[in-house]
Amino acid sequence: MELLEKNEKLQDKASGSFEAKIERDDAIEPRDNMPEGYRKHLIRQMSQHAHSEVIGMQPEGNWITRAPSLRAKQILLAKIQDEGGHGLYLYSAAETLGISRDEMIAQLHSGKAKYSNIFNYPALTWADIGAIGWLVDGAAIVNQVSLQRTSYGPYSRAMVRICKEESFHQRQGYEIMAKMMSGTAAQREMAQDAMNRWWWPSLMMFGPHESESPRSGDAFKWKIKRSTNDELRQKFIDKTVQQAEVIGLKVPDDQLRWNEEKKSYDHGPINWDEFHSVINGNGPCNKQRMAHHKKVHAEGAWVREAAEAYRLKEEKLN
Ligand code: FAQ
Repeated sequence: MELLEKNEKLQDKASGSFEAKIERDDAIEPRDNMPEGYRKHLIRQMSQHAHSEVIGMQPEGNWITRAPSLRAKQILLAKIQDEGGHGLYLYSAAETLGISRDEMIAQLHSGKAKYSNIFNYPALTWADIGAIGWLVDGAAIVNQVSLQRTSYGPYSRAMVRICKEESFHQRQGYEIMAKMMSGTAAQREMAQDAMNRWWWPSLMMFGPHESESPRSGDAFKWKIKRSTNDELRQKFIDKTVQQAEVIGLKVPDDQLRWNEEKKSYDHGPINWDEFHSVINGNGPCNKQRMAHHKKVHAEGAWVREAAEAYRLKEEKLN
C-alpha cells in the first residue's frame, strides 16, 4: 500500500500536475492546469492590487501642480507614472487568467472588487506626499518583496520589476520627510502631523490578523502567500521605527516598545473598525476616488475605441 502511494506520488510529479508543481516550488504558468479556486483567488488579489496602483495615483496627483520646486515636481510626476505602469503590468498579468480588463474595471466600478484601504485618505499637505512615499510605498515594498516568490509566474515576475521602482518611491518620500524635519518649526510640525495621520492606516495595509484573515488558508496552500499579514506588518514596523528616529519623528503609538526577547517592537492595538469601515466604502475619500475614476474612464472611451480600431486594422492586414 505504502509502495503504491509512493508510486502515485512519483507519477504525479512526472506528469507535472498542479499539486506537484506547487510542491516543487515550480512557477504556475498561464497555460498550465490549475484549480478554479486558484484562478479565482488570483484574479481577486491581482485585480485588487492593480486597482490600488491606479487609484493610488489620485492622492498624489493632486499635488503635481503644487510641488514646491521643479525638481520635486519632476520626481513626483515620474513616481505617479510608475504607479500607472504598475497597474498596467498587473492588469496584463491578471488577463492571462482569462478575465478581460473591461470586466475588472466593471467590478471596481460596481464595488465588487476592492482596492487598498490606504487610498481613501486625503493628502492634505506636502508632507503627506512624503508620508505616502515613505510609509505607503515602504509598506507596499515589504508586502511585494514577499510576493516575488508567489506561485503564479506572471504575478511574481511583475513583482520583481515593481519592487525596484517602489524602492525609488520610498526614498523619494523619506527625503521629503527628512528635509522637512531639518527645516522650520512649522515644517517639522507638518511632517509630524502627516506621520500621525498615515501611520495607522499604513499598518492596516497588511490586512487583518491571522484569525481574521479568511483568504490566508488557500493562499498558503497554493503558495500565493509566503508570509502572514502579521509577519509582514512586523517587518515593516521594525525597519520604519528606526528610520523615524533618525530624522526625529515620533511614532504615534504610546504602547510601542522594543521587545528584547523577540528582537522586535510590540505595538498598540490597530483600529479594525476603522479598517472595515474604510474598505466597505465609508472612508473619508471613497466616494471621491470612485467618482473620479468613473469620470476619467468615461472620458477615455475614445482612446480605447481608437486602439481597438487600430488593432482590427492590423489584424486585417496580416
Ligand atoms: N485594503 O483574508 P485577507 C501600493 C481585504 S499597492 C483593502 O487577509 P488576503 C503601491 C481582503 O481583500 C497596495 N482590503 O485577504 C502604491 C479580503 O476581502 P475580500 C496594494 C483589504 O488577500 C503606493 C479581506 O480584507 N497591494 O500601495 C486589505 O489574503 C503609493 C480579508 O483579508 C496589494 O494589493 C487592504 N489593505 O490578504 C501605489 C498587495 N487587506 O477580497 C500608489 C497584494 C485585506 O475577501 C501610491 N495583495 N483586505 O473581499 C495582498 O498581498 C493581499 O491581498 C493582502 C490581503 C495582504 C492585501
